[in-house]
Amino acid sequence: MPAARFAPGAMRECEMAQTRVAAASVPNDLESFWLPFTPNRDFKRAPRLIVRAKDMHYYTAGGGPAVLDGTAGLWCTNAGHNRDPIVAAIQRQAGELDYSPAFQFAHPAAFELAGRLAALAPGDLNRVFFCNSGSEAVDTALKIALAYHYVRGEGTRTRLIGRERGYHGVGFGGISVGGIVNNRKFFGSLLTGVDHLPVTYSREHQAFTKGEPEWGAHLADELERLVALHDASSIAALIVEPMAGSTGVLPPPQGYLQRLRAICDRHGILLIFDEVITGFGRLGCAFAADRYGVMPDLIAFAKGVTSGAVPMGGVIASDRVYEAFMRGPEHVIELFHGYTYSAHPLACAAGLATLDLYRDEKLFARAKALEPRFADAAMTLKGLPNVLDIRTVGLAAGIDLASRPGAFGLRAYQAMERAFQDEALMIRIAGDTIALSPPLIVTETQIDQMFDQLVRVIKAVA
Ligand code: PXG
Repeated sequence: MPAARFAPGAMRECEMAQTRVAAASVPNDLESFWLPFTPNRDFKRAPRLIVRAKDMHYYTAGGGPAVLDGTAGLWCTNAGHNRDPIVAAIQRQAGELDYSPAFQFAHPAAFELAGRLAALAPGDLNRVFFCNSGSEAVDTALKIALAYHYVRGEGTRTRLIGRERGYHGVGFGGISVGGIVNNRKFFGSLLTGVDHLPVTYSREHQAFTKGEPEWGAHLADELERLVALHDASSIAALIVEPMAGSTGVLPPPQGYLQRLRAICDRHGILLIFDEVITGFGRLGCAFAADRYGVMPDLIAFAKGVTSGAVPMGGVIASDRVYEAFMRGPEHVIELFHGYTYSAHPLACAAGLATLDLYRDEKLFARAKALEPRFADAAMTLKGLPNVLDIRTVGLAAGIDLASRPGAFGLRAYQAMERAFQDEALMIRIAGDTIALSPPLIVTETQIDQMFDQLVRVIKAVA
């Protein structure tokens, strides 16, 4: 009954709710949130809480120094944080159209963003399917590839090929074609009919190389071996990251991607580039496909499309792939796939504002221009204790550290803690590899600063 709303107990509830809002930036109960890809118990003992960000910096709950973002969040805030035009676009869109269904209905910004992405992507990659993350983008690309062959009467092409040390997100499709044991071993039998090419990295042949190593193009020929083993008529698609990002920045050997393309063409295999990390300027071009002059049939994208401000992912398909579906009765759905939040209005608004920023500030060209400076700065770490290799490409660097005896991953984990606590620098780690991938707005001074800070960090964990 209405009077109960004013009962003392109810008032206390209300006051407590207000207190909760006021204290929202400093939670006192960390138990409920199960953090992803994080050692939860250790984190909750000494949490790293971020409450605000602007441009190249994060700000922490404790009011300490601004933290330099050496990683563009998780490789996503390519235009920098909380950029005014992106914030304004999201706010405008939220006030106008919060949501509209993407099945059987659509809103204008979805078409506008798809058109902008088609114009940005090379060649005839003109058809954009939207989803909400890189994992969904990968699974969407794999499903499009399988269905493409099916609708063309080649339904025997069901095998998918990935690569060792590939990261393609955490959906069942992505972990099946992915090549990271910890992402696979806990999760049962995964997809059947999947093979993997060998990893292209060999420390022996390429340690301390800037850019694409000379050694390794021949590893593409392993695809011919798989074709000989299974027959091309059973293989649907090959998926690779042009540059493997999350397993430690592994640039492709010179000529390797071109060779993969040629073998795929020879055997009618679709080539999927997972550009979730390499898209939107990380390698100094809109897409890695541009940098390497290799046209895939499908590009999976996410992250940088909205500079991380709203979740979004998608697949850009060639006209040929799209057209293959556009047959049969016109009232019948051509591809039985999609998500409630495909082409979400807030994501589309953020995407459009982000693409404007990339264009107006020429951020992809900026990344290209900064690449030599970034590579030189990264190589200054050579010779420090435990540094086994350094790789650079575009605005990305991977630094391998020697593992502590019997404790794989501990040294880099300690480096991440030290960087954050002692240097106010955010770095990313994978095993005992440190990865740096700053927003593309990073300055030369900030590049020098982050590697100077890393020198101290690496010495501290020696
Ligand atoms: N493909 C690639 C190439 C990726 O790098 C995904 C797919 C999956 O995206 P979502 O949006 O589902 O996470 C990714 C994600 C790291 C790191 O530190 C890398 C990613 C995500 C989080 C951390 O290297 N990549």
